[in-house]
Amino acid sequence: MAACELTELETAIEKIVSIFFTYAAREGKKGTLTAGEFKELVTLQLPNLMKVPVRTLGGQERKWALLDVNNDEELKFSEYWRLIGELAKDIKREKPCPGHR
Ligand SMILES: [Ca+2]
Repeated sequence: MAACELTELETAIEKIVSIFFTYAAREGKKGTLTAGEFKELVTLQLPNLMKVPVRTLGGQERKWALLDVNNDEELKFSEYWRLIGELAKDIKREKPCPGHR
């Protein structure tokens, strides 16, 4: 294998990680998401997969409360990873963009 040439799956995982840290670095602690950073990440990066919760009144806030398991008003990487896992399960059940592929 060529030096540091990531596979498709490795690239996807790397992307998930780098997006978290890009948004996490914007305010407050660099390694965690504040509510504002979370909102921005969801709005800009997950507009299709988070469609239902975002449309629901207060959906984002509820999602936030569910994910911030230790209630410290910051979302750690492990908490973000749980969200990705939940969204992945939903994709398995239902394709986000029918007819897209
Ligand atoms: Ca932060």
